[in-house]
Amino acid sequence: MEDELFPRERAEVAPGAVQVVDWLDAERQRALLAACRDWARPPAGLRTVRTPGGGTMTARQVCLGWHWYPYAYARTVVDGDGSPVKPFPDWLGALGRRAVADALGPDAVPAAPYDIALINFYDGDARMGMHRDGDEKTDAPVVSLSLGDTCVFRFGNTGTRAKPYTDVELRSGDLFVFGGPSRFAYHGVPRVRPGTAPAWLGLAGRLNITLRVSGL
Ligand SMILES: O=C(O)CCC(=O)C(=O)O
Repeated sequence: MEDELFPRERAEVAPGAVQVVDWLDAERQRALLAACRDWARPPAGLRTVRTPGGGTMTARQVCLGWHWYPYAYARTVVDGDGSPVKPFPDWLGALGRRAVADALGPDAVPAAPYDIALINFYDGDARMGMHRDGDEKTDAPVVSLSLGDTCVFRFGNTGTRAKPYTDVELRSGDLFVFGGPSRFAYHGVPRVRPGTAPAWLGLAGRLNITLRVSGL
């Protein structure tokens, strides 16, 4: 929205957790969306994630580089069609490193390359409960890119799923990076606002791309 009274600004939500608004321009968003559409196709495409307790995640997911399933990584879709996970492209790793440099500064860019992308698709009333990203073997910052509908992103603390937490609005093109003392903070998506994606993008729903370093 360009007609807001107060322009949105970059924000440090917690130490080491930074939102950079409008980080992706329209051209980059369109290119990422086209790539996500390709990655979402089978084999090893978009799938519903089943949790050990018998539940299902409402956001559907596709992985690159390493396949995440609750709660480990594999090279094949062990909880789906069994196919090899799609490769993690170099250009996406370069984007991740640039994101960390812009959000946290050049010293925060990890020595090891980004090698995992988890791409979450939210439609209908999909959401994501509070959790920590703890299956990687490094503490390299997590990079999160948003496309499509606006969501409420809840960023909490490292000790508990409960308060204190901060709710921020992530819109299409926003970047959120969390590293350092916030790397293992609980976070989640309690709400997506349907119909808020920019019309020029051509996406109904929300995509989130998180980039991580596996250390595997
Ligand atoms: O969709 C988001 O913004 C958050 C995704 C997330 O927390 C995750 O993939 O672990």
